[in-house]
Amino acid sequence: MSRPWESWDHVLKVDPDKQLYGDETFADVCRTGTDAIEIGGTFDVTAEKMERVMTACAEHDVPLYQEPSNPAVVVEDEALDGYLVPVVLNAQDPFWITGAHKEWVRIDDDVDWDRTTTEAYIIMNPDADVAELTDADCDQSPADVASFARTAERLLGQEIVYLEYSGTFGDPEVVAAAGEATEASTLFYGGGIGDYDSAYQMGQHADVVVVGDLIHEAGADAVRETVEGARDASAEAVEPRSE
Ligand code: 1GP
Repeated sequence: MSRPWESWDHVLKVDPDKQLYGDETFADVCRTGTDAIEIGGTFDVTAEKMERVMTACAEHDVPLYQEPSNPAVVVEDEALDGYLVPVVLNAQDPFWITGAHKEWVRIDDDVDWDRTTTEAYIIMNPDADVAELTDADCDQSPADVASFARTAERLLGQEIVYLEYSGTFGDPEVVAAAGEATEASTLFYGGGIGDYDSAYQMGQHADVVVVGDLIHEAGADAVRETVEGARDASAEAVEPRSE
């Protein structure tokens, strides 16, 4: 499988359980300039809600990925560019490390392996829904996070390492440590990105800035600013971070 995320700066994550902002449509959502849309949420996501968003976004020219939160919500759809499946490295409930994945493979004998990639999550906001769900141990120092990131890349061969602060702006020192620890893996950062500056700041350490709630709470124009911040940080890097 090719690795399109290696050229991304920005991902927009749409939660199928949340409303769009004001009277915005999925056409607005798809015109933010983001490199890809990930469809996924933690609680109250159903296959029907996933499909509704997928069908609406598929009419527009933007790469589309599903991020399934459990085996029951995986939707097979030719409109998808692929599946990005979380593996939570610091989950204390092993169901979220390999258990859910094993169940998926058990009930689905037709997994689209060529379009399926894992994301090695390190969850850092203890108040996030996903931290609650997975019983994540978020008490991690920058050195711990760097070690998780290196474990993901070197031992587990993960193409994507995802530093997840969902709902809150993270510690740049931690993001920098993860950035320095990874070479071949693409580092995603997500959490609390709300404007150009916050996207620019995290984009200096991470390869890809993920924006979620902003699309639901402030709309497409606000997300467009974060795309610009992430792009500028990437363009202004003196040399590619992975070299
Ligand atoms: C959530 O990392 C994403 O999975 C983005 O987080 O909703 O805080 O932007 P926010």
